[in-house]
Amino acid sequence: MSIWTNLRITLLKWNDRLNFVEKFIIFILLVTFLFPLTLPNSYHFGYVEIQPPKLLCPHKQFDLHKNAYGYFNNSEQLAAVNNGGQYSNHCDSKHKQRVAIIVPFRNRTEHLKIFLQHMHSFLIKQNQIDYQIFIIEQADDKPFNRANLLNIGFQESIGLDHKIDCFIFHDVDILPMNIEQTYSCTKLPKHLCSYLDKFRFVLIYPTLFGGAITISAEQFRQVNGYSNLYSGWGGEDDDFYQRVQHQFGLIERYPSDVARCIMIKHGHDGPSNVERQKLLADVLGRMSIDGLSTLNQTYVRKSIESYPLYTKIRAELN
Ligand code: UDH
Ligand code: NGS
Repeated sequence: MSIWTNLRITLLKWNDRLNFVEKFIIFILLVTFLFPLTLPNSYHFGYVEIQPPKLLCPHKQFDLHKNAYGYFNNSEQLAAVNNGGQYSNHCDSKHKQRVAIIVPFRNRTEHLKIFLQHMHSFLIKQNQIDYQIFIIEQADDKPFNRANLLNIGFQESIGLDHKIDCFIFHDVDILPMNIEQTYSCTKLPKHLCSYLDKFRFVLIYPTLFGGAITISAEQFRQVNGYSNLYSGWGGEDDDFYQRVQHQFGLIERYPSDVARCIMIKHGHDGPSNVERQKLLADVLGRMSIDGLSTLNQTYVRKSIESYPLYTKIRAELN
């Protein structure tokens, strides 16, 4: 008897012996363990790993030096920044993106100084995008609402420059370490800085979408932006992941040796959001009625101020 006939007989015997429930359990186990093997290496649960777009004309004449803390600071490059924190590169590319870097902010002046020097040095060295840095300051004493501020940054920056087509939402305490981590929009919304020194460069969970992300203006509108309802620390990025996953299926990440960042050390500044699990239970139910569509009711713009390395927008939340 051939090996195949033997196998067939064994399978038929098992088929008789097992009841429906046992067969169902075996089927689920096979699908769970065998299906992932059929996917390409780049697919992971919840995200796809992509190679960073090649830098088209990185500045060769600037050297990026790191100080003792690993931060970049090149004063020669900072001189190339226009008032308001805007930089236009001279790279001859048809597909040059116009990017707003939106930073939620309150009472982190020390972080901001380091962030601006590091970020401008890094982005000018990459020389890949036209960009402007917008600091969105919560000008009240209510619990910090990061996601509300990011929505405000989107709306106000587009109001100032309607040609912006790509957004980078970026915490003030996170700094890219590797020049190959290309800061630009790619096909799908993308998580930057997935691998932080704070967590020994391990991705702490596969759907993590906080800290720093890229998304096109059009994609951001399609998911109705962030929720405005997350007051206090935590959960708003997980809510946003669900919106994006619902709309586009997956997010993107760069490989673990590329998407490495430093997080400036600090503790919790404010209260955690005790409502976050309740909110996370119905993200998709609220998606169309909480976000950009309801943003105007949530804040009053107090001022727009231009500084040499950034534009500050102050908003009071309702
Ligand atoms: N932010 C401010 N001011 C605040 C709170 C937050 O500017 O008072 C901004 C800032 O851009 C910051 C971002 O919102 O980078 C995210 O807030 P966070 O840094 O407090 O949150 P993160 O999740 O870190 O990055 C929390 C530190 C938890 C330490 C736990 C120690 N056990
Ligand atoms: C999760 C939070 C996220 C947060 C992530 C990483 O637990 O908002 O930790 O935070 N989600 C909830 O609380 C539901 S970190 O340790 O980097 O500060 O982004």
